[in-house]
Amino acid sequence: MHRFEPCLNFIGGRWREPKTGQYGDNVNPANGEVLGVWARSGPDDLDDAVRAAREAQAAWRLVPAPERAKVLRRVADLLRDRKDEIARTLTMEMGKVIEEARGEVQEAIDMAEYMAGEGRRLFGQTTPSELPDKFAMSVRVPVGVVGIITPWNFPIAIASWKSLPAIVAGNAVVWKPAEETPLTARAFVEVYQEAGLPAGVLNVVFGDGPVVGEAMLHHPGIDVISFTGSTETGRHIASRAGANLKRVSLEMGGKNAITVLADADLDLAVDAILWSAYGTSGQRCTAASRVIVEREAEEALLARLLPRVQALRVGDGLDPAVNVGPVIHEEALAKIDRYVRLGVDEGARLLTGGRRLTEGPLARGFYYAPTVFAGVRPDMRIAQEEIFGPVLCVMAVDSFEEAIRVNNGVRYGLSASIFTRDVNRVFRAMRDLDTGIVYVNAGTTGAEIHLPFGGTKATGNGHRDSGQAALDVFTEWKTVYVDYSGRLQRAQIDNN
Ligand code: UN1
Repeated sequence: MHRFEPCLNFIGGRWREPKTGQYGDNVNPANGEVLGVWARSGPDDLDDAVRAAREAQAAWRLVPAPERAKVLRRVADLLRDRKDEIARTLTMEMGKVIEEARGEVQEAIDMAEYMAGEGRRLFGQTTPSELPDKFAMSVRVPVGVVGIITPWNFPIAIASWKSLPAIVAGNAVVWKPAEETPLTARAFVEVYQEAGLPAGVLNVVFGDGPVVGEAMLHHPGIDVISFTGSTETGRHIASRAGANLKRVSLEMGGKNAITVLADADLDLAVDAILWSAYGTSGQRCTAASRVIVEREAEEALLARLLPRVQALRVGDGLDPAVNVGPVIHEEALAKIDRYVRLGVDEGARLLTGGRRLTEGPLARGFYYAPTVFAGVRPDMRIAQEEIFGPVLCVMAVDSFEEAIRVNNGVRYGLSASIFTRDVNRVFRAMRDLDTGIVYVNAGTTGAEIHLPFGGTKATGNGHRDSGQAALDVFTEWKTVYVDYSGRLQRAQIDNN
């Protein structure tokens, strides 16, 4: 018997024990307490889930899309009813502060409403035929069974970005949530179930990436893999799934910069830097981990920024007075600290932070002091590699052109931001920043769900989550010609 009600797999509409009989612990990063256990599944559990998904999809694809959308509308309503409770769960198992957790649940609600509307669109195209009495059109059809692999940093928002468009488009889903956030995943599944989603359309298999995730890449019953996580894992997924001719959509790392030009509103820029660098303890793929500032404004910016960083309250995210919660686990803490040591060795100036926090109750959790480096050169590893923690690198540049070059001079390309009042530079930056998302006079975080989300270079592989673009991942184009002439018309022959 378990001390907790375990997070079981959800297959074919039923909660099921893993065939392995094994479970993993779910730990609260704020205090190290075990919150529950999750099914540590094996390939056999995945097989069952894929079988259930294939069966269910055969019927689900025939349900009219506006009817499918009704389930999504109920998902939105139920999430709204449970917003506070799910947000608390989310904060307890992944650490982000409660205000942000509520924002994240809101992101899933917004996505459910938006994608419910898509049930009445799912637009195709009609195109004139080159022959008389012939009609040509292309329609979106579901791909089949979609495999979804989601991270712990946005356990419900990212799951919503992927599952809702997949489902409204007529696919069935097999979802492997992150090991760190099973309770949030379970709550989302309960919502789908209560909303009346037919059994088997959404299946969940908890487990380790190298076991369940890996098996998904090879499973012949899965047609598409949609993944958000690290670039290293994404590269592995792309090569394995590519060899099996699966479509793969990848959202990976970031090394996002906020550029502050000398004419910027510095107070506004500081507000944005704080929010984008230290929100979610820097554990967002959109987090700002670099500030590129025109040299003449550097001193004034740092003078405003440092006291604000030092005033951030670090602690358990359930306390509404806390600004920055813990990081996800001990290994993350160790990685962040290694990068900070490396930054010092590379010759960057550590202005504040740079250590684990262990005062009083913080000793039981995984807390890192909000950190600022100045004097960072663009070629340093701390300026190039994703740290995924509350560490900011400030770099001075001598011109707008150099700022753009430094922004673009990393292997990632998710989000970029620029603060300036010069409209000409706004449009030049919009054109020349090479990321998938550009913000003007706002931080690098806070994407809205009805616009495409994704990045260039090592951040993505050309696909987008969110917005209508998400449908491109989960549908195929089917081209249909209807010849109503009553005779054989030969394209390219009879009309020349
Ligand atoms: C992520 O970190 O993977 O734009 C997603 C944002 C959020 C989503 C972040 N809406 O910061």
